Amino acid sequence: MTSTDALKRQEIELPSWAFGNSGTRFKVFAQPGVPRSPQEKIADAAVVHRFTGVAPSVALHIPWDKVDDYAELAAYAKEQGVRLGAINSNVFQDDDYKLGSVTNPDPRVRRKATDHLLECVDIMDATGSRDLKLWFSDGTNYPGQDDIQDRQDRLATALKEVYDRLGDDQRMLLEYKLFEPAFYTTDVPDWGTSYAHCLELGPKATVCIDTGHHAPGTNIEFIVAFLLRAKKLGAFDFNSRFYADDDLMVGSADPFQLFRIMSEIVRGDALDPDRGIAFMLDQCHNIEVKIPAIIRSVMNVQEATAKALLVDRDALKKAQLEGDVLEANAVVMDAYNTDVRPLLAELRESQGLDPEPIKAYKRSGYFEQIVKDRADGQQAGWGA
Ligand code: LRH
Ligand code: MN
Ligand code: MN
Repeated sequence: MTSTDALKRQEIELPSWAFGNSGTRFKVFAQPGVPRSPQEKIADAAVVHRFTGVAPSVALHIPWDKVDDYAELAAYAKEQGVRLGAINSNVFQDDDYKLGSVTNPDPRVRRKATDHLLECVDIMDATGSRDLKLWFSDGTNYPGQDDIQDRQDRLATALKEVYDRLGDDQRMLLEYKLFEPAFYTTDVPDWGTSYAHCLELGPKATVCIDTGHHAPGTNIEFIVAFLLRAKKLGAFDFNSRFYADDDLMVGSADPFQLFRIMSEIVRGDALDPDRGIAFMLDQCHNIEVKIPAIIRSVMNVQEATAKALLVDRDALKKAQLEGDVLEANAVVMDAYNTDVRPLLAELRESQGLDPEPIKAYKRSGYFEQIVKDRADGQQAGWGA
């Protein structure tokens, strides 16, 4: 497959929650025109797909995107030209979860949390979604607060129950996060913990790498390489960070890191949607306008991918085998330093798209329309 074909086939999944209002613990700055319902989030996601051509699916977060009829929601998405993607569970926004969800010392709370995860699989059955994405805020704040080993046992028990409920074509993605909201221990703090649980569970359980969930300086592309080799990489949650879990636009803080990640993907021949790795965004646009910010993020992933595809693999292998350190590094940097924007503009034109998606979106009048149409009513999103 040529690089152009690979770029044409690339798919990036959008998070429904990125279209709604969000903020920090200090303030949510409300924006005009934000979606008031899951349907309106899907409609906005479909607009991003219309202008970029590479974002055909949208991930839901339950219960933020709760509806009575999920099959109907899937049909609505289809009408809009997209499909429903991963179902994200939410076991972190209830008073019951103060001391944890599936690792809570209270069996009643563990049951409630596990039941929610099972309900998410029911929703996947209705939407036709392949992936259940699990992120647990579970952990402790103080030494002695709870038994770390017991909590691992409780986690394994809940995961196994949910794993056993998965259909033949369904998967579980286990996301890890170094800290926050727990500050002393986190029950799934790193890729190794996630990997070990996934290994124990079986082939339908794989790791989700959220790029914002690591200690500063972590070599994420190493994790990608390791998991790819072990066939345990299931998905990415892409975003950028300067400090902690900043959830900024992917490729904005460290485009070189994004390129290095995508280079490992290309090296592992894992870019094609058929390979089963989901490339999702997990971002919150607190101060920037939502839809153009998501278009920008999609374009940033495309640019990093196009550069990764430009790496001269034969020249790189030759330099590596000859121990030519400088040449090997030069081959990689040549690709990174190439301006791929004209190539991507051409690609878009060849697909009947506008070469400049953000400008085209701004000209389209969609924003003015949603500001008018959605002037009344409550925005949907975090906690909605
Ligand atoms: C956790 C997290 C997780 C999602 C999202 C809303 O920090 O990134 O991936 O569920 O927040
Ligand atoms: Mn995430
Ligand atoms: Mn996060």
